[in-house]
Amino acid sequence: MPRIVTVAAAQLGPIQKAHSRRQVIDRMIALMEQAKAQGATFIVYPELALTTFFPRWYSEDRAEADQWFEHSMPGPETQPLFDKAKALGMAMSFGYAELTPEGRHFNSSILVDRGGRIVGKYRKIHLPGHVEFDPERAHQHLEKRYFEPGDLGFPVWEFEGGLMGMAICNDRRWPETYRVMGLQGVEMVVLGYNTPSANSQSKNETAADRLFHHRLSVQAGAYQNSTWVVAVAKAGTEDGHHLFGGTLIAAPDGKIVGEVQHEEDGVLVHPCDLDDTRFGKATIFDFIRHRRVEHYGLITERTGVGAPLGKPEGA
Ligand code: CDT
Repeated sequence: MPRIVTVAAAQLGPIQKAHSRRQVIDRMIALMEQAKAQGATFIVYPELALTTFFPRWYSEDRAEADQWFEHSMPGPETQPLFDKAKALGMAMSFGYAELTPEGRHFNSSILVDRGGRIVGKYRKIHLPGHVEFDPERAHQHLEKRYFEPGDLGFPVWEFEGGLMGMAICNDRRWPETYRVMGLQGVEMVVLGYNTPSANSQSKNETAADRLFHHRLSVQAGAYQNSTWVVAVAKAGTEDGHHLFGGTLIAAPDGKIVGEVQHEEDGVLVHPCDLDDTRFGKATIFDFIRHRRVEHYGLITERTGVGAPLGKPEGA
């Protein structure tokens, strides 16, 4: 018996600074209705789905930056999305900026079951960018200013009949992200992203190069851990800053089974058979038989070349 999860990768087009949460939620609900009409039971939206990609904007005023954060989930503005998901019997995942009651800031995503209950939370671990305004860069990427690194690890959850994991944007470039979930038997990883099509530190890297690196990372993560990966973009030009699209679904053999070719709102629906993960997990990536952990110590002991053994600075 196949174990099918019919997933909708729900790409969002650009969200401008001036757009309200209400406008965005309306767009997300419209995508959910399209996903439902195409037979999906699980919809995945991008990183920081509710707002523009605000880490490109420098602010010295924390209170001003906090306008982009959610103080509760669901909150008054997101409740209609939860209500619609419950009414349609649709499981979902989306990213948002989380402000905790203790005043901590995370770049987070959640898993919500078909009854509208939050059953899983992930907080982005690999935060890219920098803390202070950098005049050398073509554009700013201030995630290290606005968020602290996630503190929840890379758990997997029993969800929609399989083992589900989450990651966020830059996490997809790091093999450790997938492997830690792979070691828990993950069968589907869902992740959202906002990726500028220009490298702020190199004029030589083209948008095509960046799309190549995106596909390379996602396909490798899927193949090397024999898992489905659903990667969902926020795309298009936000207040003059372009984000590439490339929303895709990668199968456990690493092949792309569907990819979005535009930069607007739209859904990519695919019936993913979780049993397709079994062959790779039982053969070339049967970790128990083939991994050689006695040679992997440096991976957790050393952060980078030249760094002392031990915990990374600031950990
Ligand atoms: N949002 C996010 O993580 N974006 C990064 C851009 C890296 S360039 C500083 C990404 O990995 O796509």
